[in-house]
Amino acid sequence: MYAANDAEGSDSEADSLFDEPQIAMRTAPPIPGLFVPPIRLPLELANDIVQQCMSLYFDGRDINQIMLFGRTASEHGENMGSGLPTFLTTLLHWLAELLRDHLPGKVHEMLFPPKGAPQRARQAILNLYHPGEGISPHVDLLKRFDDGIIGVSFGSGCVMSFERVKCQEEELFGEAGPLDRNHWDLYLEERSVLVLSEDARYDWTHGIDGRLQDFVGGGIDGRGEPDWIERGTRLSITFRWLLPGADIVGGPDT
Ligand SMILES: O=C(O)CCC(=O)C(=O)O
Repeated sequence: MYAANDAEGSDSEADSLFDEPQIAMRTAPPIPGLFVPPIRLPLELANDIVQQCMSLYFDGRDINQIMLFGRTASEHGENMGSGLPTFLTTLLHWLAELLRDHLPGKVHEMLFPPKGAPQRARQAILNLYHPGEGISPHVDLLKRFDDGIIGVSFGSGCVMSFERVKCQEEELFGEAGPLDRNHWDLYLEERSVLVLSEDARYDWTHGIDGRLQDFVGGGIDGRGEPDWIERGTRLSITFRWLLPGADIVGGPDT
């Protein structure tokens, strides 16, 4: 994977022995524009999507990332996209319904444009992570992707870390950081859905440490006794809008 990092088993064990691990939350941290609603994709649908992704793209091939492209097709009423495989347009329909009551109307409309909205190019990126693998902290390319990103986790949960970009700049220039928190760890459950918009998309990096297990707060809200959760193989599907003129494949693609 272009930006993935691998955990060496011994290093991560050493880390967990000597470092005080951060306890990951189970609900969205207070980053404007970040949404992780308490919804899950149905198990049967998720299993079907994983099976299709594995057999179409990953099984028997030494790759862990696939990029697919589609366009919204407003003239046909169905505005999820043509060009993407059917299982991804089905997934988009499910996401539009599941997210409807959990996002501000403006954000929902940005992710799922209504009939008659101008045609747009959408990218779906499929990432496959084996236990111990992650992805380096990054902000999705500003010149390539627009606002409004949806991420879906399949097969396993993992902790996603968020770091304020301004904080990294302040570290570089030696200025004092702001008083509020600059780093949050969030446990993404399998079949959960994450939305990045506004500040969460532009002013915070997101990344996944290459770990074999995650230290996560207990209970539904993550305030209970924390526990270690083993990572399994995780597939993520991320939908992003390509900026006008950026719908040409090639170049780095974070
Ligand atoms: O696996 C994920 O959930 C994150 C993927 C991601 O950030 C990316 O592909 O840029």
